[in-house]
Amino acid sequence: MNIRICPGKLLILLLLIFIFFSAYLFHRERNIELLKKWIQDYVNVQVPQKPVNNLTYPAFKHPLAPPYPFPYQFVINLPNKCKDRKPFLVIMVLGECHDLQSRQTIRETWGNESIYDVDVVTIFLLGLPRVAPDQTQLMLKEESMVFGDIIQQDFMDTYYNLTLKTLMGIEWVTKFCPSTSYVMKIDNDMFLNVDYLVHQLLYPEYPIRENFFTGALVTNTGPIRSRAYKWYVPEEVYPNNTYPPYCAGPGYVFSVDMAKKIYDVAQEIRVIPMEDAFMGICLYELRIPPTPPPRGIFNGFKAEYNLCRFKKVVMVHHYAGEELRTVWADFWANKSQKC
Ligand SMILES: *[C@@H]1O[C@H](CO)[C@@H](O)[C@H](O)[C@H]1NC(C)=O
Ligand SMILES: *[C@@H]1O[C@H](CO)[C@@H](O)[C@H](O)[C@H]1NC(C)=O
Ligand SMILES: *[C@@H]1O[C@H](CO)[C@@H](O)[C@H](O)[C@H]1NC(C)=O
Ligand SMILES: CC(=O)N[C@H]1CO[C@H](CO)[C@@H](O)[C@@H]1O
Repeated sequence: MNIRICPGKLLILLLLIFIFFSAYLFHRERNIELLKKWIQDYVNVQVPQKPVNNLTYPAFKHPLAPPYPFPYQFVINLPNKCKDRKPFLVIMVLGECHDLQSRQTIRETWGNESIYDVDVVTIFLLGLPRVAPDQTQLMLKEESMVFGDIIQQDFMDTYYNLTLKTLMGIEWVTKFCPSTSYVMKIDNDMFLNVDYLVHQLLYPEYPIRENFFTGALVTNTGPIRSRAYKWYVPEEVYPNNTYPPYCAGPGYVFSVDMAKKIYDVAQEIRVIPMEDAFMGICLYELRIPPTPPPRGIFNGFKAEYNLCRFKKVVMVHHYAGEELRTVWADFWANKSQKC
């Protein structure tokens, strides 16, 4: 027996199914909207809002967008670094795998945890080495056993993946060092005055601030749309033509509550390769604007060393190697000198 449905009837049937289904969906959406409104009006509970940018997960793939969220694993970790201790400050230093020299300079200058009058933790954030990966990785393991200050996850350590490195540090603080009060992210070519930061900006004797994020403010900028530049950001990766205000990458400071907040919001929005602008986007999504710092204490440019001047800043850019050692030696030797 042949069952034959004439095409006209089939079309009408499909049309009917479609109309019913749409009506059902529409009805459901409307009900959800009504329910949300009812909850907001009558129960006065805040319904969580979608991120403003709506650059939402599920993961978006683009060669110039750092893959995130991805369950990156810690290859070298320090899960007990903050156990039974309440650091006042975690200093997260960003550098490159092969650059042992910078790490050593920092360990012997401002990164030395044992020279301060508050509990300071210094950690170096690294991804996977690209150059001579096996040898470099072995050296890193040894170095981490000697100094116990290296954190590493299994993403490629490249310029375009810088944001992943900062996010790793933020994840580490959230999971393994939530007892700290403040966190500083800093590059490895900086002069850092921890005493000034601790005693003139953060104040250990006061309660820990909340929603605090500060550094050299950058406002009214936007992504570079020209492919000729290193920092080219295509519209698919970041559609807006402007960045919200953010703190310049060489160094910024935040209260520990911000670590978890940024980590959580970063799971939901599209990650861009500029880590500092990305922090600004997270703050924007969180509706927590960065706090402007007192003038001139976060210096993104190089300033000539002058003891009295360097005593009144948090950081100065472009100090590394022998120059940093020399400046630091003089700075530290004369730290009780009146200016
Ligand atoms: C850190 O400072 C302490 C105390 O001054 C000193 O004994 C130690 O050698 C320093 N560590 C490094 C790596 O320079
Ligand atoms: C970033 O890291 C991921 C994970 O290791 C890697 O697949 C990707 O190629 C890296 N991206 C760039 C632009 O280096
Ligand atoms: C993106 O741009 C729109 C307007 O063009 C603006 O309303 C929105 O706040 C911007 N988002 C960010 C993250 O700046
Ligand atoms: C800038 C400055 O005053 N530096 C002094 C630091 O202290 C040493 C001696 O301890 C002096 O030689 C420097 O001139």
